Amino acid sequence: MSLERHLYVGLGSNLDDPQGHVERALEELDRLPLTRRLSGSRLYASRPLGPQDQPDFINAAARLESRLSPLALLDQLQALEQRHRRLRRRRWGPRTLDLDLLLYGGLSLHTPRLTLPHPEMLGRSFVMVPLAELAGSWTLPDGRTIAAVAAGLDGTDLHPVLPAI
Ligand code: A4P
Ligand code: MG
Repeated sequence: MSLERHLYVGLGSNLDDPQGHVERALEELDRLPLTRRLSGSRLYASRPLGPQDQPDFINAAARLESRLSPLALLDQLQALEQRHRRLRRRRWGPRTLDLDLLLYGGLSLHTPRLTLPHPEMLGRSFVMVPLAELAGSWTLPDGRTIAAVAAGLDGTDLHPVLPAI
């Protein structure tokens, strides 16, 4: 299996100390089997997409390198979600940790368990703005860069979380 160097994961949390869940998950991504975290974005606070009767989210993105196949990496991400005691209750509802595999190199994939690139990412500022910090010059299949897509989204409800002094 090849060593893939342009893997990006989106992180989100809006329950039980969301910032703590995202910060811990960024560390834990570095310890997945056959995987290393190369970089991480800043953390962002964002208004919930979907039902509004839930807390704001903390979102971030991470760049990995890994020898895992796409599905094996998805298995690991879902196991990590479970270790954060994520409960799947309702679609787009609150969660302690959501890990989405955004990009696996230039791979396009459509299987029941995994779609790549992540099908919803292009319209979501809480995904694209953190991702643009790590991969702004990456060109998508449609010829646009990630930075250009991020710049075209409404980021009004997205704010970087200032680091504690
Ligand atoms: N799946 C397919 N492709 C992928 C992929 N590229 N990465 C499948 C990860 N999973 C993928 O996801 C459902 C199934 O998608 C998985 O079993 C996997 O096989 P899920 O995470 O279990 O379910 P979900 O998260 O409840 O639904 P969904 O549609 O994935 O929700 P999203 O799209 O993850 O959105 N608002 C803000 N501000 N910030 C957020 O982070 N997140 C959501 C959840 C809603 N609103 C938000 C945020
Ligand atoms: Mg998800």
